Amino acid sequence: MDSRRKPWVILSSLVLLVTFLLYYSSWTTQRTPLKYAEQAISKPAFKAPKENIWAELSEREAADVNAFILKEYAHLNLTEQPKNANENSIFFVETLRPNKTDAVPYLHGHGEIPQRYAKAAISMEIDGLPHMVYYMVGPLPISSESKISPLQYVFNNGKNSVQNPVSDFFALMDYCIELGVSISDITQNLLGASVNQKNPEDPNGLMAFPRPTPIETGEGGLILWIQFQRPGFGSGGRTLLPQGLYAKVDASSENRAEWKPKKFYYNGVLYNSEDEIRAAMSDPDFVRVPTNIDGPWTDTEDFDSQPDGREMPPPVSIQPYGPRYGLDRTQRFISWFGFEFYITTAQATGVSLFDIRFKGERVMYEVGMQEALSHYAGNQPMNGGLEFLDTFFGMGKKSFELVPGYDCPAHADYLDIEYHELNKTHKIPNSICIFEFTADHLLSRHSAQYSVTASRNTFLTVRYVSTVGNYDYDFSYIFYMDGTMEVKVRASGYIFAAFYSADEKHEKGEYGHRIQDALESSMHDHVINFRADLDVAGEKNEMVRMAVEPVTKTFSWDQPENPSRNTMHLVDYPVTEETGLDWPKNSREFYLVRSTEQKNAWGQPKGYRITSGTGMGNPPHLTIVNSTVLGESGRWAEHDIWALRHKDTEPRSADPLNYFATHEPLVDFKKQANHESFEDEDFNGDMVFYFNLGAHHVPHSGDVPNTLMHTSASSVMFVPHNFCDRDPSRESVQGVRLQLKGHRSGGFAGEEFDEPNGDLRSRMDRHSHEEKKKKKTKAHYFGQTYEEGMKVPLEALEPNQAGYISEQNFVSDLGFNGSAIGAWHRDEA
Ligand SMILES: *[C@@H]1O[C@H](CO)[C@@H](O)[C@H](O)[C@H]1NC(C)=O
Ligand SMILES: *[C@@H]1O[C@H](CO)[C@@H](O)[C@H](O)[C@H]1NC(C)=O
Ligand SMILES: *[C@@H]1O[C@H](CO)[C@@H](O)[C@H](O)[C@H]1NC(C)=O
Ligand SMILES: *[C@@H]1O[C@H](CO)[C@@H](O)[C@H](O)[C@H]1NC(C)=O
Ligand SMILES: *[C@@H]1O[C@H](CO)[C@@H](O)[C@H](O)[C@H]1NC(C)=O
Ligand SMILES: [Cu+2]
Repeated sequence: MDSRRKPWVILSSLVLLVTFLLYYSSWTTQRTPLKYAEQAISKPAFKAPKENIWAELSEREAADVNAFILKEYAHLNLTEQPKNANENSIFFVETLRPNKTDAVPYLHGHGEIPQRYAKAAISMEIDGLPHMVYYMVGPLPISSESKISPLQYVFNNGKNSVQNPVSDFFALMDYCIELGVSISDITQNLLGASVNQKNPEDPNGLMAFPRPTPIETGEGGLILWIQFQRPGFGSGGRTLLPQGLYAKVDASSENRAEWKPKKFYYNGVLYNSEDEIRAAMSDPDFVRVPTNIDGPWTDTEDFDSQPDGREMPPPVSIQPYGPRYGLDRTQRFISWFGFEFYITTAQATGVSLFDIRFKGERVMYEVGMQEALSHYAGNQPMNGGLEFLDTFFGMGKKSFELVPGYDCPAHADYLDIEYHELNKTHKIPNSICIFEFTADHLLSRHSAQYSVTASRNTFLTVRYVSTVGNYDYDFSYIFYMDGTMEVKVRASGYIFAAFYSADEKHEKGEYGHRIQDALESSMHDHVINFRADLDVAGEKNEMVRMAVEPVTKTFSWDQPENPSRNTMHLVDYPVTEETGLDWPKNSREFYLVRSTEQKNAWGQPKGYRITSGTGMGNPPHLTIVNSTVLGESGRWAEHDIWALRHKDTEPRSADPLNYFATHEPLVDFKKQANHESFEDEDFNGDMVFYFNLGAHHVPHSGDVPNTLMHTSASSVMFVPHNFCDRDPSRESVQGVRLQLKGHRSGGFAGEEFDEPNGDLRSRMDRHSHEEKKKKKTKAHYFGQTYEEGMKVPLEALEPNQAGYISEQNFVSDLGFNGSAIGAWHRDEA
């Protein structure tokens, strides 16, 4: 444990030095940490105690794995620039995280470091049809012992591949354009615009996009609804610009010439062919409805308004003495006031944390996002069948450089996210931030007769933002000084709105609210699944629902006045088998995860409570029952919390390819949460939990132009419950006790003490006795305070955005290219 010593202990020497150690950034793309030249405190180089065994493959490792596959699988003619899904390619390589059973002996004993493996997704033809196939490659580094084998043990449908129904992505996109052009007369007449074949991005033209949720045909066919939208200039608000015309296309055939629009839908009427809608349009009674035209109403900014106050900048957080956490950039390890953990990333699931300890004790082996579902409802073919499983588009891949001073305070530290796709390494600079922040409210306070004491609530946040098409998800892992951990998701960006027809005779308001001339806010559920592998004071854990219940009791001391008394008490309900739980009504149950071996000083099992945290109400689960489009691929969304046995063969609740095999997914969560007992002899006591965040999102006029992060927020907290012997934040918090004068007045007087003399309460008091005598109110500080005014550099208040590195963001169009089923390049020739 020695190497895990708190690095800030040495700060108590109060030697304020400028040293080059603060300039330790060896990564050229890294923003240099903020330096207040005069005040910076020297720190020793901070080192993780162990290697980050979950780290994403380095560029070198990825190149070696790619080269190895290219050599071993030369017969596949793997290419770096596939033009369609029938050309074989290594789509991505990433770390195959070690089994926990191999990791724990290394982390918590003297076990060997687990062997390192890679996971590879190879796009290849099987029996003439394109598939995405997962392989396990290793051990690493590549040696004569390394081999490539089908990766199957992490899936539970007996397969390691999914058929890719989109064999020719470009043909599909071209078809959409050609279809649009071929019905230009219809679109001009109804929508006042047409698809521009020469410039599909024509700002005044129309775009024709397939609904990303294909229609299951049972034979691996591909039937799609295509929607016409205006492109949306400026901020890209395409999802606010549906035009109300839809075409249903059967693209199942290998032969593109056979693809045909089967139906058209406009203003509540289904037409069986182009000619049928043309004929209807020539009827004088045919009703044309207004469409959505872009304008200032979709702008994400208002640069011009000047209400009182806007001429002044708002308050901001500053950190003149540097961070109080230790950050090992190489191992991506953080230590902060007793918390220690490793950070890692993956192209599909973003940022995960591993081996979280508090004050040297184990709390969680892993916490990380698994899948983010949004499921819409509506009365027209687009939103009526719309559903997204966002890891399909890659939530780590779709993270982006954070805006300093805005996404994160000016004093934050940044890390990059890297992923390896199509034989190349991609780096998303400064896409994870780490910072301490002092809340606007205290962690604790108390006014006694002779004193007022106030303890600041300073917490640590690890944050990243993933922009999946129209939506931005802000993920935060937050640590508090008492050992509490919070996982919080907020969303912003453009809603996926639905066409509103003033004419159509459907029940208005059934699926959303009207928010523009021809726009309806489409109701949808967001359910974002996380895995939390709790190891509360070790792996042997149990879960109880500790209920607070009303009861009628008889007490001897109540006699004879009260024969019985209506009161309440605690009742433990052990969770005895794998199951899904919902948040209890009236918060009447505590979901406790407790060690079955370790007790605190009072004989209480060490525990953590899982509770819904801060945000808009309790985090939700999916409203839709047995979703038609989701099939078996989102069963984790059916309850709020799941308790399962830990198994090396069940490291995830989902897989990105589930989106394309919804009824027979690679990972069927129901087969994992299958009621196995926690009481059997053969169970080793290691439990794993899944929980959901998200929102029942019923956007309203205030979601235009963008959804707001305070209304979209939800969180789950892990709060110590008898984990320590006393509140452990007392030794970490920074605050002040003001000693007051007065005469005993009764009440909760507390103790009067004039001059602290070697008393614990004053040990951090830096003022001399003489000085203090002069003061009327005696302030005794715990933790360091600011001692003098200082000049704060502009960078600390308003970071210079010239340091922003990224030049362009490749926003997903929520289509298939670049998703989990592959990426394709047009032949330039
Ligand atoms: C690879 O290319 C060779 C030579 O063009 C060809 O004979 C072979 O069929 C190809 N293999 C595959 C799997 O495409
Ligand atoms: C993959 O990249 C390496 C260099 O990084 C290159 O030598 C090799 O030709 C590439 N191969 C393919 C098939 O993309
Ligand atoms: C994890 O354990 C399984 C057996 O349960 C084994 O097949 C697999 O190779 C192990 N994975 C790694 C990365 O070592
Ligand atoms: C959902 O599916 C389950 C299992 O097939 C079935 O028991 C249940 O009745 C279904 N519920 C609805 C509302 O479709
Ligand atoms: C398809 O995706 C790849 C990788 O994401 C990208 O390089 C390529 O430009 C995309 N092609 C099109 C036409 O969008
Ligand atoms: Cu939403």
